[in-house]
Amino acid sequence: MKNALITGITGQDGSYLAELLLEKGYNVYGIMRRKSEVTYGNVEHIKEKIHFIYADMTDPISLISAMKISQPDEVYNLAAQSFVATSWDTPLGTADIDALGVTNMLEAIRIVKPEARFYQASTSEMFGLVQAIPQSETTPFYPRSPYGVAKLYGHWITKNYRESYNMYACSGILFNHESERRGKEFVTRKITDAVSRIKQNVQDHIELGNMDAKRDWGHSKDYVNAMWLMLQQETPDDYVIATNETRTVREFVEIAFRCVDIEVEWSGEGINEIGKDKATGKEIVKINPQFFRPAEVEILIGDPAKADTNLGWEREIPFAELVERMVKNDMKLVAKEIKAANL
Ligand code: NAP
Ligand code: F7E
Repeated sequence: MKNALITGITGQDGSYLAELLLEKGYNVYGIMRRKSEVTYGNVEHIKEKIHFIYADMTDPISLISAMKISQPDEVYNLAAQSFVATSWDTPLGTADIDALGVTNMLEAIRIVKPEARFYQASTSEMFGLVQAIPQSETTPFYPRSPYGVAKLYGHWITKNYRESYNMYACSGILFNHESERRGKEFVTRKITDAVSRIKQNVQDHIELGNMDAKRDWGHSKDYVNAMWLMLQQETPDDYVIATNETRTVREFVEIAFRCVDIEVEWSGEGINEIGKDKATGKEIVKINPQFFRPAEVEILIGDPAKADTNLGWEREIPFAELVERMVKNDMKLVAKEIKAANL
């Protein structure tokens, strides 16, 4: 039986990865941060099956302890301040966790168990102002946010430890992946939650920022499988994981509303753009410049050919199903909330 240590286990990807590794028979250890109230986030439903260790990416001693306790064969470093917009508000905190935190984890591995295999959660945000379309492992990086810059450090230090110490260390350059467990500030979940509230008459409209931004969106469940595959190879390497499809935020809005039989009709331009319910004429989508970013990543579309060839990785959940799953789940959650409030 293998041991795995997951940082960021309470997050979206951490939870799907923990489920996958438990299914495969791993002993799963997860790093938790101390909070004023003990909560297990997205692993609440499997908390009895996980060995939790209190640690923090910014506290190297706690990571050394986590390594000693868990004696892992595989370490998945998913912990991060992962919300791009907030990285302008907390640039140093983001760097401490997303950049130096990676070195803290790599050093802990080197000190306690250098033969442990390491996965680093790199990101398509490193491509930022894209230098090629689609983006692959050989596309030059040009990050556009403190988050992207910090993650680029994490990416290179992982490669550097692989080359310096011959460690089995890989980076997955993952494009946007979403799910029913996505945090509600990210645009996809913000939309599917709002669609569900608007449909059930507990919200009038949704306010969004850049509707023209294009993203390559997949489902988290497919992407954690790629993380595992990367650590099962003969030699460590870095891989782009993506769907090779891209859509605007506006298209995501249209498709999500269509899941609840609402057709959106657009009028106006820029900050004056408005989306109306075609059947009722009600204004259901508005632009709020508060959600624009100081620098934007306009388009992302990844080429996962290397992962397909070397890992045999393919995404199983198509885009339309991703949106439908998220809307269905939020429809249920909102209905539950309404019922509870009426009791
Ligand atoms: P997420 O839902 O925001 O989860 C982040 C996790 O990191 C949470 O468990 C959080 O714990 C933990 N964390 C934050 N700061 C920490 C610290 N100082 N010490 C220890 N743990 C800390 O993110 P996700 O979507 O699952 O993404 C997983 C990883 O993949 C992240 O590194 C992200 O940057 C990267 N990534 C994500 C995507 C995507 O589209 N989802 C794409 C590419 C790369 P709390 O519960 O205590 O907050
Ligand atoms: O924004 C635009 C926004 O916050 C997507 C993280 O997981 O993926 C994620 O980063 C796009 C951007 O994700 C709103 O300007 C418009 O262009 O959902 P997001 P992200 O920034 O792409 C990468 C790969 C990661 O690594 C990150 O950790 O949507 N947008 N209006 C909006 N975005 C938000 N959040 N809210 C809006 O109202």
